[in-house]
This record gives sequence, structure tokens and C-alpha cells, in this order.
Amino acid sequence: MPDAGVRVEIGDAVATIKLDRPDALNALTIPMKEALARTFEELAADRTVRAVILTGAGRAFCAGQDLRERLEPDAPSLGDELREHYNPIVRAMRALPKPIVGAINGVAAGAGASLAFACDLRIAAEGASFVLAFGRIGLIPDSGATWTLPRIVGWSKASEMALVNDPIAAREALSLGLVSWVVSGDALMSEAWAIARRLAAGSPTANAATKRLLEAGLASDFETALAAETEAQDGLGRAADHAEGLAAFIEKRPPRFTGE
Ligand code: LHQ
Repeated sequence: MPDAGVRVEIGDAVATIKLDRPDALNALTIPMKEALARTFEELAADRTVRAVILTGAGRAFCAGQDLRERLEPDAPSLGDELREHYNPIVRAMRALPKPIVGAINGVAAGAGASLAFACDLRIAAEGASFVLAFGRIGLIPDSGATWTLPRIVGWSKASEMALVNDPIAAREALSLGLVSWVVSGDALMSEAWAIARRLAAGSPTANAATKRLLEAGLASDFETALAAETEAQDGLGRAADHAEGLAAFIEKRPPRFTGE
């Protein structure tokens, strides 16, 4: 697994990805971005992994693009940065057929916020915050944020966050539905782990289809969504996991899903 400011630990069917450049608030360098995209691609193929946690080392989740790297003479154009480094990460996150829990341990700024928005669920530490920050340096929200953020918080709040650029503290994020839980910093990783373990205990095929269909439903009309649900459910209804779920219910025991 890569080690360029990105650490990955796998245990009990959960992969924990930690952005690990705490002195620079986990600001993203090119090697980190490449490692992150590669990590999500590798996790997609790893059948031992059923849920993923994304978090940051130290006091920040991620401060977005490393702005010092942008001042280097050979820095790529912003278009190339996005095409080659950022878009592949968020594309891989959304395509990952496993749920991703963002464990937001501190500030998530710029593309760091975009990474948080690209997770399926978010849990935040009391001191965490979200700030788009892009506007402060004359840029627009990127790395998928123009797509994800209005879908999570609605157009009005997304406009405020993108244009006014004030930080949104964890408690406000909870009231907006931007995060699902707020816990103490000390409890963050154990709570994130408990959520990821619950997800990992679910049927991998049902989780993958749920993630895919919820996203597809956002962009489709009602009849298209009904057709997609029907096709997916028909397949899941023939799968061993559904039979196991029914048997576990009748036998009053937890199901043991295999993804078959
Ligand atoms: C940093 C950074 C950072 C380097 C803190 N870089 N060192 C951009 C361009 C290219 C392609 C496409 O997309 C993008 C997407 C983007 O991400 S644009 C947005 C980039 N991010 C920002 O503009 C956020 C900049 N950082 C901040 O506003 C603050 O640092 C926040 C609000 C995150 C935290 O504030 P504080 O808690 O007061 O911490 P600090 O500012 O004192 O930072 C601590 C250290 O981290 C400091 O280093 P030093 O050596 O002085 O201790 C900062 O320079 C460093 N750092 N962010 N993005």
C-alpha cells in the first residue's frame, strides 16, 4: 500500500485511510494525491475490505491543495491538476462499491472539504469544521464540490458556503445534515470504527447497489429510478445474502453475509 503522506490500515474488513502530513494540516501534494487515487482503486478490488474510513492525522482533516507546491516553477496548470490528480480521487471514491465514512477530525478546507463531501457518510469531532476556502484564493469549488455540496445541504447553503467562505462548525454541520454524528475528538475513531463495522457486517452486494442507486436516483426521473431499483432488487433477491438474511431473521441470529 502507498506511503506518501497516506497511510492505510486494514483490519476486520475495514480499511482506514489516514492523510498523514500533520505539520501542513494534511495539505495535498502530488504524491499524496496519486497515492490516494491508487488506494481507492486497490480497495475496490480487495474483497477482504467491505467499508472504508477516511480521516486525517493531527489537528486537521485536510487543508486542501498544498499551496506551497502551487508556487513551484514546474507546477501543472490547474486544469491538469484536476484532470490528472483530483478528479481521479473523487471519481474513485464515488465508484468504490463500498461505503466510505469520513471521520472529520479537524478542519476540512478547499479540496479537503471536497474529499469529505465525496464520502458516503460523515462523522465529525466536536472541533471539526468545513470551509470551502477556494473563493479566498480566486478559485471555484472543485473536486466534485459543485456537485456534491448542493446535493448534501441544498443550493442556498451551498451558495453561502461557496461564496461567503465562512467556516461551518461541526454542530452546524450536524443541523445541516452535512455530518450524521458529532462526537468528542477522543471518541471519533472508535465511533467511526463502530459505524464502519456495522456497514462491513451488511451485505456487500446490497451496500454496493444502495450506494450506486442512491446516486443514480439523484439524476434520474421517478420511472427510471423505479426500473433501476426493480432490476437491482430482482438480482439481490436471487443472491445467497438475501437467503441468509431471511434465515437469520427466522433463527433470531445476526446474519453472516458473504457478498454471494
Ligand atoms: C498549509 C495549507 C495549505 C500548505 C495550512 N497548503 N500549507 C487548488 C489548486 C490546484 C488545483 C485544484 O484545486 C485546488 C483545490 C484547493 O484545495 S484550493 C484551497 C486550498 N486550501 C486553502 O486555501 C486553505 C489554506 N489554509 C487555511 O486557510 C488555514 O490553514 C486553515 C483554515 C485550514 C487552518 O487555519 P489554522 O488552524 O489557523 O492553521 P494555520 O493556517 O496556522 O496552518 C498551520 C500550518 O499548516 C501552517 O504552516 P506553518 O509552517 O506556518 O506552521 C500553514 O502554512 C500550513 N498549511 N494549509 N493548503
